[in-house]
Amino acid sequence: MSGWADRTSSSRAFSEMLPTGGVGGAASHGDESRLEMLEDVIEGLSRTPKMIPPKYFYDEKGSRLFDEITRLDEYYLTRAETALMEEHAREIAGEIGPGALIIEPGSGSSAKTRILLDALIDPVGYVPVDISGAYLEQVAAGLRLEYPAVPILPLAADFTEPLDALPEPPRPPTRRIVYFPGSTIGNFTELEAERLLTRMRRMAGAGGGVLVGFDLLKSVEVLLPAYDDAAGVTARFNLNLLARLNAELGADFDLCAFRHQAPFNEAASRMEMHLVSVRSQEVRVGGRTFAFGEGERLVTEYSYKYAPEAFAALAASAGLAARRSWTDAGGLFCVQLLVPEDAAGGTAGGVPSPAVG
Ligand code: AVJ
Repeated sequence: MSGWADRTSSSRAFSEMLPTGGVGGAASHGDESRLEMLEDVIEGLSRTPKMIPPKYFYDEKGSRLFDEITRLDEYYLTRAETALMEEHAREIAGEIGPGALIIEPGSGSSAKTRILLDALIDPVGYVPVDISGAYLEQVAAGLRLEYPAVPILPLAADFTEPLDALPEPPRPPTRRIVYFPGSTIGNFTELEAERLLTRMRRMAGAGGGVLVGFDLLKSVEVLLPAYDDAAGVTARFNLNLLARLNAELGADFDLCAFRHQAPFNEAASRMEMHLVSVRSQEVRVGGRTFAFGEGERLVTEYSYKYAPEAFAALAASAGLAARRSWTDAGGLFCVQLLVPEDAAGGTAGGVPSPAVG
């Protein structure tokens, strides 16, 4: 797909299609994001195959369902990354060095960040960036109590869009580290990921770094159940997207007429989440009608799986070199510290970069 971050048309054009009177006189932030969502959804449903960006999974119910997913036996990702961080935090912190500013796009509950903050030497601040301003403030308040010595500088923003200026920490940082855990990078196509990593490289600046967590390529025996659990939580998570579009955009998806399916696309090295139309039907959203054939798929998520070398190659396309690479004891998940390419090789004499893997 050509990139959800590349929208060029104005969201204003869709204001009259909103169910409850549109933007009216005083457009709140909520109206603004609803317009953007409507525009994204109409654009996505106009494609072949039809798609909805996965960032819209995470309304309140969706966030709760995702939390539930992370506790499922089948869903290894969160447990593996947490174990990895606990096992290697000291080494990661040592590699980052003292006096760093940590910036986390899409911070959510900042769960893994706490492991990092516990191990870091004298960080000058933590900038959680999240689309949900209210939730962000709540998490920031908790972090201030837990880490009284670390300035917590929240930024309410959608990290898939260009960010305004970052908050300034009280002390100048020795370096900026962009922390992007949780295999969120896996939601992006390689071209989108390259662009996002490029922006993170610029955010980190010269002498900075990008610490990114991604899921490792593994057998379908492990992958398939992780995205289609026996209790059906992932299916509910997937279908909740349609419930959200009905509630917030006045769409009329029949939730009984779509079925969750999560195949592994081997050629693209990614898990995919689909909602399959069980019959031919029409769906209305924003004054438009979209026809689904029987068996037609709505793609709701890509979740890319990388070998360590493959991810390092992707990072290289964004001008980043893998300085260090860590995996959990189970070999399921990987965290890499990426640095701007010119800073990677050490001395001018050409000391080779450490092996990745
Ligand atoms: C939050 C993007 C890492 O891709 O595994 C969980 C989301 N989708 N179950 C993932 C998800 C289905 C998850 N990420």
